[in-house]
Amino acid sequence: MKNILITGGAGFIGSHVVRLMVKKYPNYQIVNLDALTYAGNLENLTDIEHASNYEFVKGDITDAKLVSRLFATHNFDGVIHLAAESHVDRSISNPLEFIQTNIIGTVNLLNAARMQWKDQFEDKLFYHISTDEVYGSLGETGLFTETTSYDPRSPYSASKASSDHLVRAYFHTYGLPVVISNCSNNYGPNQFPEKLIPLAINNIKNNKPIPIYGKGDNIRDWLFVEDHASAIDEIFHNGKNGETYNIGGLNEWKNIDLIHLLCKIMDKALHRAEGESAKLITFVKDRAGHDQRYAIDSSKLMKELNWKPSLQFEEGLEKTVDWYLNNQKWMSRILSGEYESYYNTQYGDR
Ligand code: NAD
Ligand code: TDX
Repeated sequence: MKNILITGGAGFIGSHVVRLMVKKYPNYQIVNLDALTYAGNLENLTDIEHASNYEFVKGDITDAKLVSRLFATHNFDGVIHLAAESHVDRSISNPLEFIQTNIIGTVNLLNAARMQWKDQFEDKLFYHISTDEVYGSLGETGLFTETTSYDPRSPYSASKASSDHLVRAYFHTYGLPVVISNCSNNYGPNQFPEKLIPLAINNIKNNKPIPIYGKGDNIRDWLFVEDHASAIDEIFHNGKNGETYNIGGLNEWKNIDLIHLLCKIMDKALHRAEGESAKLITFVKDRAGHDQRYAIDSSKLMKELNWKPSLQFEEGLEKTVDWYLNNQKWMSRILSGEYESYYNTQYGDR
């Protein structure tokens, strides 16, 4: 029996982690703490919402009192911390929310864990989920490893880097048992359509321009979200105290090449003539401070914990397209919310 707190479990990656944990470990009690910001969506979890080992708590991690009360009432053994403001473009227009949730929120959780566990750390773990963006931007060659120096360049990545440093500081200063993982770009079902792949799927479906920043030559390393969730499961159970693990798909794509592949898959799925969707590609003003290339070396995780990604990219993209086309209600409820004003502000003047 274990009591596990998962933060941000109503979001994209968090919902896949919650589902995996609730289904795979019926003897664990899983509490999902989520503020339900624009990115949080309980519809991501309808299939497990009535499971007897699952509880949802609506709450904000920037509220220190709420967080410490939750620890006091639930006596957690472990934390998997995913709650965050996660979109780079939003961090450029509104950095402060990123500082509040990603930095202050993380410190509130660290403090609550420390107070609750006192110095009785046996079988306890604070697992912090982070990003490869903390390492900065790569040139044409090389990969980020666990020892690459931090060099964040956006308010988002700077706030995540700061939270990583604080988690390590609690390990060194107070002996809090911690693990950190830094993952590359995720894609898959339930991703909010502000991110490149679901935004493009939605625009192609609706015959709207696909906005490509700059020349489309920036490179990202893409991983299917369920593969990230399986890595998180592995690291949570078998990762070593104080260690960092990089997670990546060995799957680098130039944005423009990825979009051409996606257009091909969409043509087929929508029974359009080949080349039809690609006509929607539109080059727009670049993102400020746009990182050129991310690529992750996950050999430590592969060797030490025997993890590997399960899906080839094209197969993962086809699965993702299928999911979005078969879940139009999920998408239309999002499109009817604050998304429209976000979209118009973000893309209106590009
Ligand atoms: P997301 O934006 O889809 O979900 C974030 C969730 O956190 C939402 O449910 C939201 O309601 C919740 N949340 C936000 N602020 C909160 C607050 N103050 N209190 C409580 N809950 C709050 O994000 P995601 O893409 O699923 O990312 C999850 C985590 O994984 C983040 O920490 C992110 O930095 C990290 N990560 C994401 C990626 C990626 O490609 N998406 C890659 C590597 C790491
Ligand atoms: O409309 C767009 N056009 C475009 O060309 C959008 C939204 C993005 N892009 C580009 C920017 C990036 O080079 O596509 C690439 C991917 O962009 P995003 O989906 O916004 O992801 P990215 O900025 O790379 O960050 C993601 O991966 C790391 C997640 O959002 C982060 O939370 C994660 O930490």
